[in-house]
Amino acid sequence: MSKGQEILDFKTQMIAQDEEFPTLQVLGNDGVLLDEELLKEAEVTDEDLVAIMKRMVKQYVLNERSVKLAKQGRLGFVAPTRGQEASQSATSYAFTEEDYLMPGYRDIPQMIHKGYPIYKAFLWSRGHFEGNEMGEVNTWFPQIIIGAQYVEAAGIALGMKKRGKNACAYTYTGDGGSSQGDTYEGMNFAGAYKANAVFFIQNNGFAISTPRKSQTSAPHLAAKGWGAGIPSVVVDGMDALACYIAAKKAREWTVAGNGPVLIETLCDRLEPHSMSGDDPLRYRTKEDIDEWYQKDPLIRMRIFLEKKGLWSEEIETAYSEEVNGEIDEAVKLADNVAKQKVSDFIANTLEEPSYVMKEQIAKFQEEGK
Ligand SMILES: Cc1ncc(C[n+]2csc(CCOP(=O)(O)OP(=O)(O)O)c2C)c(N)n1
Ligand SMILES: [Mg+2]
Repeated sequence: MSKGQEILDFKTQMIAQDEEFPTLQVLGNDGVLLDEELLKEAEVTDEDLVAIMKRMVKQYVLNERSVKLAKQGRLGFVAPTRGQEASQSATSYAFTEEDYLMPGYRDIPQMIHKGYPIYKAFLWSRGHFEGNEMGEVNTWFPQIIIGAQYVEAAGIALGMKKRGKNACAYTYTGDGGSSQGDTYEGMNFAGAYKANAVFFIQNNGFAISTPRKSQTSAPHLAAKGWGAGIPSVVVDGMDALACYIAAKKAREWTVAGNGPVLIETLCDRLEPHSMSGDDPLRYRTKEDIDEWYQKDPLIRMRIFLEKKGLWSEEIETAYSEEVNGEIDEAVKLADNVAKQKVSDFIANTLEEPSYVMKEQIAKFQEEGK
């Protein structure tokens, strides 16, 4: 075959696209270590392993409680995170306080790990403006416009680069979000300026009820990063060690001035899209969900850590109780915050309310609303 024939051999190119992105796995489905060399090279300490597990357990408990509170009508918007503990909590452990998080609506756990108070997350869920007040914590509030956080992250990442900061912006979108123009623009911009950014696509297979296959013909969502000229990898998103190590290496790479990295995490949202009426069994089978449970990130990490003598049922129970106590306090705190009035809502929509808004605020205040 001539060089020209090779270039025009579309069929071979399709196969190459498929094979170009092998999945990084460090911990097998059965909790057995598959890549000891990588774990050593990445300098993951026992302390790190326990801290990652704790983050995942915290996410698990927070999800359990948030789902219950939503069912009781005590929260507003809640997007369950069961199944995504490695993709969210384990990756987040690779970042420092100075790094800036740009989360999507499902990424509350990463915000909490960063120091955003749980009661504020509850207020955010209720649509209360105080839930958007981050204080000193380097996180933006969760983005609802899917993919938009990629553009925002690119801007922050460029600012960090220009100021010579030893920090990066990191952001999460979903497989659905990766079909949005904003994700391409954000990656392209950050890539062009070699800005300090780590982009995550959490590929949980569905954008609400739309399966990933209907969203794009790309065999790997990570390939979208290549279009922007940035290193891009696929990791087993149910494998806490793969998720953490990929994120750690990506951070090192970008903070060293090499430009952004894209990480696609293959994971599953084991529960409904949100607690606002979604029924997953209308668009996927129980067998499919059961299969994903076999890859449960918590079980894999638990087995691995127990074998190393770093974790036990007692430790997990005690830690879960501690988190539950923290959540009890957060519920009380959130319930004691004065209810948002219509006038508060309008006053907090723009930094400087317009003339008409000022009139509306005054009118509602007069009516005590
Ligand atoms: C720009 C935009 N279009 C549509 C929606 C409605 N919407 C909300 S969530 C969602 C699915 C997103 O799926 P994915 O990015 O895979 O994230 P996941 O919910 O699976 O975490 C859609 C289409 C939106 N929020 N923003
Ligand atoms: Mg999705």
